[in-house]
Amino acid sequence: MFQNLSQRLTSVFDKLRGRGLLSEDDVSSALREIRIALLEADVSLPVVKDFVEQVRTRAIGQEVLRSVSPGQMVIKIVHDHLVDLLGSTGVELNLATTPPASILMVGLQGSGKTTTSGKLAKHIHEKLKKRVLLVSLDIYRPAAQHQLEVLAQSLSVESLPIIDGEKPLAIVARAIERARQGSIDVIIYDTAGRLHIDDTLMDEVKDIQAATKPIEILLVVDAMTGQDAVRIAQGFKDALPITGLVLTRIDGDSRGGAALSMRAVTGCPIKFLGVGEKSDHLEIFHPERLAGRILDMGDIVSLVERASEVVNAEDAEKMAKKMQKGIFDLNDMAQHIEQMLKMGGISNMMGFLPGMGKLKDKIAQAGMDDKVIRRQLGIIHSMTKKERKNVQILNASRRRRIAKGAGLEVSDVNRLLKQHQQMQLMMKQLGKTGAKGLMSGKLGALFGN
Ligand SMILES: Nc1nc2c(ncn2[C@@H]2O[C@H](COP(=O)(O)OP(=O)(O)OP(=O)(O)O)[C@@H](O)[C@H]2O)c(=O)[nH]1
Ligand SMILES: [Mg+2]
Repeated sequence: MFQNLSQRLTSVFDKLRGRGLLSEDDVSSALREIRIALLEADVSLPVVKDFVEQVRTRAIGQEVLRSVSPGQMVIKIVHDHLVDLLGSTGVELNLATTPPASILMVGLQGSGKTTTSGKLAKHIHEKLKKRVLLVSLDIYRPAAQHQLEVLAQSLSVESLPIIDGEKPLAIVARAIERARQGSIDVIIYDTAGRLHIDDTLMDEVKDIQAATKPIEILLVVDAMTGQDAVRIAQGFKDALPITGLVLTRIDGDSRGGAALSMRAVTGCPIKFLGVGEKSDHLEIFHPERLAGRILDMGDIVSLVERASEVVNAEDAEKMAKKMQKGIFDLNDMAQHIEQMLKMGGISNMMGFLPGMGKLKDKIAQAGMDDKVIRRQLGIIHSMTKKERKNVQILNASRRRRIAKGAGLEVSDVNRLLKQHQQMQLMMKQLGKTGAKGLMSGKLGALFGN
């Protein structure tokens, strides 16, 4: 399912994936391709426009400033918006009422109502352990009632005996009477296929609704019809209080447009997906899982989630404020180093800071690796609180003590203090002018020995 869309998006992302640095142009061209991919998937135009704009706003905003690469961040943003588009959290089948709970199945001819009624009966019977009665109200298509009866038998679910020539409302009355005799938790009413513009048949289904008082009115639509499915759903929703959607033939839908636009356009939650003809080819709809399937980028999504847990946004902001004021003591330096290590080391972290690409090479040249910064952390940890706040008090004897505590030489301590001084200067500069100021500064000296 959704192979075309999935392939298109995956190839856009593959281009972004490994990149340490993204320019605004890169993001724009990725978004252009995402836009085309969505349109080709037959997602409705307003939905596509909205989607791309929202992703752009977030991708350019501060949220990109985390420990992962910008490419990874964009993938995560697209993923999250896809989940939102699909309805963020799944909405479950609602059966919370005094039994029997009635479910009314409606939709166009051939959309899959009868098949889905059977699948749903099986699901409710086997998974939810409730007793189900299947009732066909399709008196128009020859053998329609018989079709449901045979289906019910194959599932070992009870169905209401057929009386030839009986009208839908009379059948409903009989079904309710049967339930009243006891031991029926859920009644599923399968109805005849109809067009939402067929006034006579729409009036009939409204009468059925009044008689059955359903807790769920499920609209069954064929996902393969793409935008038509969305228009049809909207039409039905205008006439009936639809509580949920079932998208059928997802198994044959390589585009995915209906699934993606449905929620945004109609406001109705998708509750189930029909993924085949067999009675167990029914899936409870989970926005997260579907988005994951479409994007096939689960690794990156979880990486970004982990990273945002590590770096508390508030801490980062505090640090930025301090930097602006030019305050950067050894505690700050230690915190900085710890964060860097948590986020996967210095090179990883530099990758995500805009404008830091060139700096990365300089750092490599200077032999600035994680082992070195771990050693620096050791030195800072050997200092007292007071020393970390006031570097000035670090006289020769204190430096000797600190070196001994960290298992290093005094010259190592001196080097760290020099680096701190340079960093402090740099932070001041960075606070004032951003990365540009840094780039014009003395980069080599920054981490150099
Ligand atoms: N591949 C696939 N086929 C499905 C799915 N759901 C239903 N079908 C098939 O679609 C055809 C029509 O299904 P029905 O359940 O009879 O449709 P209906 O809405 O009850 O049709 P009417 O009663 O004539 O309005 C059957 O051949 C089903 O096997 C699905 O999720 N995937
Ligand atoms: Mg039918």
